[in-house]
Amino acid sequence: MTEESSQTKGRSRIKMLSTGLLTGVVAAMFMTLVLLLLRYLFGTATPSELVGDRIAPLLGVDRFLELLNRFGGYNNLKQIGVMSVIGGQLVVGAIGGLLYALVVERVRAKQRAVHTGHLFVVILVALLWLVSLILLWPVLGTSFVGLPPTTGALANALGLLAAYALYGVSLVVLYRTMSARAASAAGDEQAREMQPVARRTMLVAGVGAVFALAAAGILSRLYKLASFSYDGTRYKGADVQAITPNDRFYVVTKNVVDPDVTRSLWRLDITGLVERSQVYRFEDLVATPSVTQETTLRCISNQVGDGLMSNALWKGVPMKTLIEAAGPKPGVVEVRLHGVDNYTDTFAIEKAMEPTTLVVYEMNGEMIPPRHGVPVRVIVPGLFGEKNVKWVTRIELVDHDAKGFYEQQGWGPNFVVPTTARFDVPDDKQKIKMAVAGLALKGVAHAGNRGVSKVEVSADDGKTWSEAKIDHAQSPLAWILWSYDWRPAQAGEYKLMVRATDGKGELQTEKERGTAPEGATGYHKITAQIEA
Ligand SMILES: Nc1nc2c(c(=O)[nH]1)N[C@H]1C(S)=C(S)[C@@H](COP(=O)(O)O)O[C@H]1N2
Ligand SMILES: [Mo]
Repeated sequence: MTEESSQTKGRSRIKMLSTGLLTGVVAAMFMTLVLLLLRYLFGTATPSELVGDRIAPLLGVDRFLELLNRFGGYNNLKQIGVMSVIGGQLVVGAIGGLLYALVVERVRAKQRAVHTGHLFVVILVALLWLVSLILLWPVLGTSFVGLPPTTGALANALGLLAAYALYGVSLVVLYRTMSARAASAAGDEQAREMQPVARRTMLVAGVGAVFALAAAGILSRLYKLASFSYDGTRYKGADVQAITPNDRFYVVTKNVVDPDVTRSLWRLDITGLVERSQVYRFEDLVATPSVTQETTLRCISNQVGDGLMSNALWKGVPMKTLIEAAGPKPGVVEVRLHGVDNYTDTFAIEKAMEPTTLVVYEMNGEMIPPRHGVPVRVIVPGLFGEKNVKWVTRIELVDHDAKGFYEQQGWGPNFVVPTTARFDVPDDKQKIKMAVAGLALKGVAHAGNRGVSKVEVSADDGKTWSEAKIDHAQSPLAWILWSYDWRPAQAGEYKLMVRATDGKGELQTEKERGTAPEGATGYHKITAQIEA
């Protein structure tokens, strides 16, 4: 081999590899666009969402909280997750393009390039699809328009196949466009074809840019729908009412973009260890005898004194009615609830059979808003918010201790909400003019499903306690509002504390503990500056 020809070979090898890379990236860009379009139009789950849901429960609470800390909160973590997976798609796409180039060029001489190339692409697409299905299997049932899990899984599997297949097809087409030169007759092609090759590269890169722009456009539309703007909404402060207005109710969600369920697609299955599985349409559920019940929800991540807690009137069907209609078999230990977002959570069958555990479709007299679980969610008084599964689509009776999304992460195992009380007025460190008529301290207290029997306030760092007035006590499943007419004797700084006693006469614990793994406890403490 002459030195010159080996140089030419080296150059064409580099050209071939860069062609493979470029076409791979552009084809992957197209695939990303297709995945986002399917998500936007049909509510199928993107790999970004599925990978996040697959990984999150495996993280472990400590790891999870550390990541939240490092990246500045759940919203940032979600965004980083989404972008990393999209980045990953482009990398895998690029590698696919590289391998394709290698395969095609290796067999080109033998005139089998076309067939071998096609075969390679089919195998590549099939492999990527199978690996995706296997890795994402546990979360594949997600459907953001509310299809039941089995149909949802089918829709997602087909969506992925379509996107991957389009990646394969565009890889072949783009690569052929780029390397048409090589197929032309040999000769002084270099001189003749340099121009067209550069132009073709420009063309393919341009197509890639168009795909990228279109994908960015859909991403920004999804971004507007995303939960970033409202996840972590709190309800607290001077204007707290007994019943939280729907649009101010606290929000916690694992999702980047929450489901927006189409009622006619949605079904509720009662399944698992039952004599006869039941399937309810929305109309069927509404036609079942219902109850209305005031119940407060509180997130396990709520710090003492914080506002991840709200109260509403919920209307729906006791879960007991639905389970009895299905006929539970002997040996049932727990119910496992599935949301359309593939969120799962569990509680004991005994809890499910309590008459206050509901499957609800109205919140404060309205359809449940999308972010709070339209069309149907579960209300399970006395247990932390996470057990109150939103967008519920399946109630499964199981014979073992199954673990839900956050429990797998390491929260719990006790999810009974501890008794808590907080100040809404005044704010911590607020400066207050000493008024003649005294100062109204106020706040809320909550003891799960045990009711609140007493609230006490201390203005001397816990040395003495005085009983507050309970202003709203409509339901033992809900918080109460309390107020206390405080008449400080003189100006100065006061250390205020509040504590509640539950309906069983048990005083809330003074012991301070953080949110993980079983929810925060301790007294809410603030200071008030009284100015003469
Ligand atoms: N399907 C589904 N249900 C869910 C969640 C979720 O991410 N998906 N989050 C849970 C958590 S952690 C809490 S605290 C409550 C919050 O309910 P809210 O947003 O209606 O206040 O919903 C629970 N139910
Ligand atoms: Mo929560």
